[in-house]
Amino acid sequence: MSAKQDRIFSTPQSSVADFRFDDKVASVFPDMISRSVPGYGEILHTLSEIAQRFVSENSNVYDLGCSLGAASLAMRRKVSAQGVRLVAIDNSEAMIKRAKEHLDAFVSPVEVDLVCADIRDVAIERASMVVLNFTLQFLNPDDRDRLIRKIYQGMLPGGILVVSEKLVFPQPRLHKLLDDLHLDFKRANGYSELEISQKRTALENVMRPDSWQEHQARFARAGFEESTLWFQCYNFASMIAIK
Ligand code: GEK
Repeated sequence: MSAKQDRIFSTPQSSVADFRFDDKVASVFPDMISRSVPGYGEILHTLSEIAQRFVSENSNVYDLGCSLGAASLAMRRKVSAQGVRLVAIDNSEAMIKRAKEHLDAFVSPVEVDLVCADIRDVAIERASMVVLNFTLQFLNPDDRDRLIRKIYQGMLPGGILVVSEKLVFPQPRLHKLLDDLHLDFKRANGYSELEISQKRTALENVMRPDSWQEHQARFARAGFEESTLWFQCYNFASMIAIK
């Protein structure tokens, strides 16, 4: 993966525009996400482990909001079942273009369909595993229930949904502590105060995280009887729900 360093917010901007997954972001994305999201590498590793256990013969696997395809690559590494189709979807053309190069760099018997589309418009069918790795938080909150319900309906019995997200916490002191610890994580990874504050402003209208309680209630409303948090580092978490 590209090692180009993320310096997008390093110089003062007179007015900070809303964050977009454009070419500038796509070109530094691996560096940006690994320096911003605690546990990102561990989550990818565990997606491989889950894929090995859950992806079944003649089923589909979905990576929704795939960016450069890191989750697809992780899942594909451990899929041994025959007749599997992996569908990776993102609505950023810049991301999809680069994702193709990343996926083509590795040989695998599992084919990946890279689709440039809005995940709200794509059909989910015969899915044994569906991944939303830090994508749901970018959807309009009013659309989230519909998407999770559509995923549930398109999943095979025994299939697994993995949703990784930034979380908010209903208790103000806990929320502040976990947010502060995350900011320290970013400082320790070399982000300046200016970069941190300008990125925060850029994301304000674009990324609206939910609490674990909201996620759990949404899984239940969609039909999932079993869901749990399996990973948390500060205010970043990954959840699973089984059909
Ligand atoms: C990873 N999963 O590396 N339809 C399709 N794509 C969307 C939509 C939408 N409605 N909204 C946002 N996206 C990746 C990281 S990044 C997370 C995912 C982050 C896409 C958007 O274009 C971007 O590529 C991705 O979701 C979110 O495992 O940057 O924090």
